[in-house]
Amino acid sequence: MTAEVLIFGAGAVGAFYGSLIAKTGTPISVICRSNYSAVKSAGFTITSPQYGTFNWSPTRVFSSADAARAANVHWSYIVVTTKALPDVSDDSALLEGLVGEGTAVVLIQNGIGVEEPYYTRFPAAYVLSAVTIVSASQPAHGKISHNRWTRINIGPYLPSSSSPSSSSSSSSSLTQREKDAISKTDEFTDLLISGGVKDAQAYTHQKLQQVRWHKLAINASMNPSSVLSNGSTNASMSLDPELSIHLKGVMEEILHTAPKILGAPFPPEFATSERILRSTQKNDSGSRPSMWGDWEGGRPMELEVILGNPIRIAREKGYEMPRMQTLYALLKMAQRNRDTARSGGSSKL
Ligand SMILES: NC(=O)c1ccc[n+]([C@@H]2O[C@H](COP(=O)([O-])OP(=O)(O)OC[C@H]3O[C@@H](n4cnc5c(N)ncnc54)[C@H](OP(=O)(O)O)[C@@H]3O)[C@@H](O)[C@H]2O)c1
Ligand SMILES: *[C@@H]1O[C@H](CO)[C@@H](O)[C@H](O)[C@H]1NC(C)=O
Ligand SMILES: *[C@@H]1O[C@H](CO)[C@@H](O)[C@H](O)[C@H]1NC(C)=O
Ligand SMILES: *[C@@H]1O[C@H](CO)[C@@H](O)[C@H](O)[C@H]1NC(C)=O
Ligand SMILES: *[C@@H]1O[C@H](CO)[C@@H](O)[C@H](O)[C@H]1NC(C)=O
Ligand SMILES: CC(=O)N[C@H]1CO[C@H](CO)[C@@H](O)[C@@H]1O
Repeated sequence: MTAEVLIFGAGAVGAFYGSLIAKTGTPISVICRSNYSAVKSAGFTITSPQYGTFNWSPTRVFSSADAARAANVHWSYIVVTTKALPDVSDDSALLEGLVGEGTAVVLIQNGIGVEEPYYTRFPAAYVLSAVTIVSASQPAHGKISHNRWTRINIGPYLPSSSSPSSSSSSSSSLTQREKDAISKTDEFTDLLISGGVKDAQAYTHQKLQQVRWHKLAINASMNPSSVLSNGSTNASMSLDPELSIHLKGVMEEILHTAPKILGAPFPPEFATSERILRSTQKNDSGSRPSMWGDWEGGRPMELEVILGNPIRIAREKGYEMPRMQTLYALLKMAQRNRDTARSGGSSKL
């Protein structure tokens, strides 16, 4: 049986990976929103230094989850590539009726705690958690610009597994369901590799969560600090004597707390805060974190998955991350003030 894949939120990341999996001949359908009419009539055009310029017309283009439900397809994979904004909407609710028996929900999103709403809502489905370092954007309707990097790591989300760190090769203590989740992870990874994503790699639950927290050290330090310093570039922040101390402080806070939460030290090959800082200092490309773009564009920032959830998860275990807490409190209020000013001063918050 051919896998049917549905991409929910076909923006930069969703359309990029969807267009590559499509090269395997697998039918790929998409749910769009603001860019629906452009994609419906002309598909996507992807430009990439690695894959060249090509057009991709998805098998089906839906304007909403309701429209997708009406099509009555059994989806093998539903790939979620919306921005993770749990304070704005619970996107898992929109997938009711689309997630069937044995469907794997693949979350390609940033941040911490993105899996839980799907895992809780769909006990009969599999949840796969993916982290990517791709750099992609959608400068115009249906036009996807891939800038660099493709790497994506995927792991089964098995928070209550008796042996979360075991790999597929030493899986004797796993339940059948957990083994199936691991097979689904391997299958999806193979689809990506067959589509040309050579550095797609399957990880265990434990290692994938380690990757999420490690990546958080970069996002949670650079992104909020750029917004609060009015759009500083990564390089300028990491070269400033005081700001670089601050960035390192935030990274250290996360890199020290995460191993206590996850119950294992980071693998030795994961970069230290010094190494991250040094490579940022050398990279004077003038680039800014995407959170700055969201702030400037008046869009909601991924504050909860980058700051709020990690703070709360740590706090439940008895750990405080005070630098993170300060960034969170300040940015949340800044966002509220921005939105209140825009809506004419009558915020209900
Ligand atoms: N871009 C990157 O280079 C990059 C790299 C690493 C990780 N990430 C992460 O990947 C995730 C996706 O980022 P992205 O850059 O691809 O964002 P994006 O370009 O904004 O794509 C998200 C898409 O989802 C659509 N959408 C949101 N809610 C929807 C709904 N209810 N129904 C239908 N469509 C909906 C949006 O439509 P609208 O246009 O209407 O909003 C948009 O097209 C984020 O968690 C991000 O942090 C991105
Ligand atoms: C700047 O930092 C953000 C991390 O939040 C990242 O998304 C972006 O790729 C970085 N740019 C460079 C050139 O390192
Ligand atoms: C932030 O920077 C912009 C230029 O990028 C400038 O126009 C604006 O006045 C600055 N805002 C503050 C509060 O400094
Ligand atoms: C710095 O930028 C160069 C070229 O844009 C890229 O190859 C390199 O991976 C970047 N390094 C980091 C740490 O962002
Ligand atoms: C987080 O950082 C990565 C690079 O490390 C970048 O690709 C991603 O877009 C960043 N996320 C946000 C929300 O800025
Ligand atoms: C999510 C996304 O990238 N939407 C884009 C749709 O197209 C308009 C302009 O054509 C862009 O401004 C949006 O950013």
